[in-house]
Amino acid sequence: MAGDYLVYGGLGSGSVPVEAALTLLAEPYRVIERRVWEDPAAAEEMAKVNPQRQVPALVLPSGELMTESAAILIHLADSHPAARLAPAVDSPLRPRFLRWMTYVSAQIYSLYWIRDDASRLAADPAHEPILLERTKQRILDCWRMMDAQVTPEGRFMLGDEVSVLDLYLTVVSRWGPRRKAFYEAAPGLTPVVKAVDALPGLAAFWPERMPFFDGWEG
Ligand SMILES: N[C@@H](CCC(=O)N[C@@H](CS)C(=O)NCC(=O)O)C(=O)O
Repeated sequence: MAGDYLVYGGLGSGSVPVEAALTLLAEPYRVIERRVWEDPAAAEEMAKVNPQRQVPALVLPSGELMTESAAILIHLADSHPAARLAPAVDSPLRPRFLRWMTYVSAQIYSLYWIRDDASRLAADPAHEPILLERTKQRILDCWRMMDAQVTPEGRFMLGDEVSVLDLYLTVVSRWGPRRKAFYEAAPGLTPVVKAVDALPGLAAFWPERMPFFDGWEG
């Protein structure tokens, strides 16, 4: 039976760009809060929905479950073409869109599996700070490489209209090592994330789901 969208997510997590997209689309949705990265009971609950024990997970109105933030964002944009949250399949900007959506997901977001719990890969607790430092440097290198290879087409990455790529970039660039380090690594991308921070359509959303607390930029 058709229903609203249902987001399994968490404050400040990878569900935030998904929730932001649904907000811009004015689609009704509910959030089930599962702070899996810091709460073992929430991770156990989440395993019943997504065996990866990760958020975001999105139940579509059709009942179909989606995981993987980049795929979810692309699907939401593609299934609402009038909202223009992604270039159309035949747009010359589509390859660039797909390239950087996948880059943010695969090259950068995936490193947080280590950063959220370095004991997953550290053979010894003494190695954990080394893993945290090396993944931090890798994230900054990835932002530098992105900045060197893509220039925003306008106010946002792909022109003067916001896309789900901008939402994704904006949220992931707020995670550790946080924004000040991002601004330094990616000066060309900085105006884009600042424009998304200030987007009127998300003015009420940010304080609820990813607040700009004192010192949020790092
Ligand atoms: N590839 C996944 C990664 C999702 C992910 O790592 N989510 C984090 C929260 S931001 C999480 O659930 N971490 C808990 C864990 O990996 O155990 C995606 O893009 O959706």
